[in-house]
Amino acid sequence: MEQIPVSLWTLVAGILVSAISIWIGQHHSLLPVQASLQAPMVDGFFNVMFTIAIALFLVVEGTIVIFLFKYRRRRGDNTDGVPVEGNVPLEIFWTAIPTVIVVCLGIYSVDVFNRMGGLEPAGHPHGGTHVAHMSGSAMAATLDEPGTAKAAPKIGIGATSKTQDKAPDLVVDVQGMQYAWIFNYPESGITAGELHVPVGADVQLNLSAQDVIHSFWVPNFRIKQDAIPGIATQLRFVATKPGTYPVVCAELCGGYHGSMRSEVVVHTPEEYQSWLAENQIAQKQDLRQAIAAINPADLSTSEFLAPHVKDLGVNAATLESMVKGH
Ligand SMILES: [Cu+2]
Repeated sequence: MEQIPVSLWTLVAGILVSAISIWIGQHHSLLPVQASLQAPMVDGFFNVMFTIAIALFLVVEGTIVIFLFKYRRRRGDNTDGVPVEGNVPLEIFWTAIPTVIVVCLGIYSVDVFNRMGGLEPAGHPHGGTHVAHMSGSAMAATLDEPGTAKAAPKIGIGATSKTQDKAPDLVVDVQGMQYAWIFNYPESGITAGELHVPVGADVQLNLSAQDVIHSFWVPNFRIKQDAIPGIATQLRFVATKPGTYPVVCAELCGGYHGSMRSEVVVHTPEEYQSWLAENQIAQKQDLRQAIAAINPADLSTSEFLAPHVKDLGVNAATLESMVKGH
């Protein structure tokens, strides 16, 4: 042990820590299934950050454990420890390394955000330059009625450099309200409580909010955007995997925020066409009013909880006794 120089031990430890960190960074299962074109980019970034975090954890915790053993108090040793005043090169070293890491991660994250469509290219038909050419009435409509904004919004995830000259395949207006998401398909006139999209289609969501700030989050797509009263925002994505994925409101928006959930159903193109056909026929009743009529804010606590009681495995009698017990 005495013969092996410290630098060699450090080298071996560095190789081990790197190998373990890279392996865990690539093989963890912390993230849900990827279902959009953007998802692999976000996950690539997450995996790099997670790899660095694992390496830091191993180095810091490993050093603590090694030092606990190596420099432990020996039997009969009652002398003071070595007085350490500081070490300038060491301090420069451990300031410089995190600085470089953070700057690199910052550049990488902006690049990912840009490739996702977060920094919509200038001069794009939906971009800011277009707004200046709009007629006064259209401008007024945008300002007065965010829910029915005619101009495409530009805050959020929009066109990328590849899609900037191309109109989206499908546009859906999404309105957040306490405590539901309403999906409006302006082309077909369909209103729905879940989002239905065909796989592989370039989808544009125009987000608005009726009352307070909500946040439209689809974990499987790795995209999230606030829906803000009075300010139009957007999300543009391509779903890559048919299936049903959760839509979560990610902004605390009131008492029943936790129940503000919906689903996005990614169909095969054929399934999507039949969903479209079915709903265009069935859409005589105004769903918006139907949903407003069962707005949870207007329900009593037990009325609101009734559908959830079944999921909890509690029967009505138990619930009743629990309520009375208080
Ligand atoms: Cu909400």
